Amino acid sequence: MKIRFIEPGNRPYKKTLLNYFVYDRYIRTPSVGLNTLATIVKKEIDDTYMYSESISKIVFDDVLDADIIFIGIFTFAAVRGYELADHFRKHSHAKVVMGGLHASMNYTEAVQHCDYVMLGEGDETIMTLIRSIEKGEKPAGKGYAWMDGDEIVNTGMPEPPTDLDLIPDRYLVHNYKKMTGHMTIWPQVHASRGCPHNCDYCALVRHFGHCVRTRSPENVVEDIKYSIDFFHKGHFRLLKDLWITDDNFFADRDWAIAVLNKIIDSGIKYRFNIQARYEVGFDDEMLTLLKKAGFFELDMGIEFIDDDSFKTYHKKSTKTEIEEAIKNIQRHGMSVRGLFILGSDNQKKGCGKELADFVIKNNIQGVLIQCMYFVPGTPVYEQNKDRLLHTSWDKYNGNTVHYPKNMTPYELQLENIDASRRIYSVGRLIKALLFEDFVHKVLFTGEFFWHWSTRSDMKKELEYLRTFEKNPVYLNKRCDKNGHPATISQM
Ligand code: B12
Ligand code: SF4
Repeated sequence: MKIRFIEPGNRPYKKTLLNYFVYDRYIRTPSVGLNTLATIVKKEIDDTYMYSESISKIVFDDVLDADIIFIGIFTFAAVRGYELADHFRKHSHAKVVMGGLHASMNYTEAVQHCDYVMLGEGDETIMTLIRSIEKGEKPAGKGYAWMDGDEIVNTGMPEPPTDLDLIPDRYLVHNYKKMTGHMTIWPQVHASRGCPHNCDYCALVRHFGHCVRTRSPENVVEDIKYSIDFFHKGHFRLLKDLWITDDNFFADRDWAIAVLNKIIDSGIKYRFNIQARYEVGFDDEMLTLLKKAGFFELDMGIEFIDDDSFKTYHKKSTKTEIEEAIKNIQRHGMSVRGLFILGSDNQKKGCGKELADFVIKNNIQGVLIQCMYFVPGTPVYEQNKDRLLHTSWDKYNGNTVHYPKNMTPYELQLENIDASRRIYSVGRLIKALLFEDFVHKVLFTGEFFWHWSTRSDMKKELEYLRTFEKNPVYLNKRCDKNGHPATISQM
């Protein structure tokens, strides 16, 4: 059997000088999730390999004679994923299987492009599917969807896996080792899955569930050592940062403390950043341990900066609590990166400037700003799907994609551009270069150019968004008659 895994890229990798020095439009790191599945399969089927369009081109000749091609998609990569799936179905004898957050939550859409969709996480169901395909049978048990004539068969969501102690074999990803010479990709470790909270707009909690499942602290530290080694052997890297990508690492507090103690005991000397909810900012014991273990930055999903928006989308936090948490984290010697959403029903024109003022006032050292979007499977999608401008999923990467309550889509896009321009101004770049520590000098410079290029992408959308100024026609405006995304020139 020959198995290939494909991670489609929104945009597929292209060699560029930017990769060496600053982030290009799409920060590029391969999918840890797909790499994990490839590692599971490799244990039983030797001819297993993965391509990630985040970091390299696909060698099509190698993929076309595979027996099974697995394609994993998040929403932003779905359009390219479907394009590749259609191509492989047309030009190879392989069974094409799609999975990942977007395919699982939108299986009725994804199943039109492949032989099977795998629902949920896949770790414990992937080998069953491979063995069934080998025998020419349909898979038994939960976790699969496929077309039977015009009908969709769905065997139901499988139980989430509980044993997650597995180190993804990075060497299975084509060109990954070579790309670690670029400063703009960095080691990543995912240590737990699931979140006990229930924010209305969050797709993750619907995919991974409320039950928090963790890898053993020993396994996490082993993975950290392995990825550091993978990135540094044979390369000189100026930056030494590893990103722990968990959605809520601190949800199981005892386990989080055990992992941090294990990192400290291991003697690893490295810099880490991690995603965190604001509550961690009040946990002095945790903050002390984080600092001691080498963490330099917490990436906080702040989302909104007004209490009304928190209430509207059932996010349990307040502006005051967030500001206090940020101050305390900074007191402990770590910086805060802010992840924000613009375009809530409570925000109006001027929200971009308000956001920039908040970021500058609180000395937040980097931002990701995403315009509000609603993806199938989330409560907000059911309430707001008629306000989506289109389902061209490749545009769901920061752009305005819905009709906000108190602004036009065009105005919201301008607010996002305005916030980015104010936060990443030339003046602030000079200030960072003069006064920040070495890591933040490098990070701010990288992000300055990255935001510059994402702003230029956002500006390209303005012409399209202006068409909604006088004539608000909503759903599927950008899709052709088959429900496929149409280009502007086709509209
Ligand atoms: C690391 C990361 C990134 C990295 C790398 C992404 C990558 N290549 O995977 C970078 C920094 C590049 C990134 C960028 C962005 N990201 Co991001 N990112 C993440 C993060 C934090 C972790 C990903 C991860 O490792 N997950 C852990 C693994 C174990 O899970 P997994 O990948 O889903 O895989 C499991 C299953 O889904 C399944 N599976 C996956 N694929 C397949 C395939 C098959 C065939 C099968 C059977 C199963 C299967 O098996 C895996 C193991 O169980 C996630 C949050 C999250 N928890 O996933 C956000 C997340 C994926 N990002 C998100 C977003 C929005 C973005 C951006 C658009 C942000 C922005 N505005 O710029 C950009 C998009 C960049 C682009 N190209 O356009 C959203 C996507 C939402 C959605 N509906 O798809 C997420 C979910 C965050 C969120 N809070 O909503 N991101
Ligand atoms: S806290 Fe984060 S991961 Fe958890 S439900 Fe809310 S947005 Fe999702």
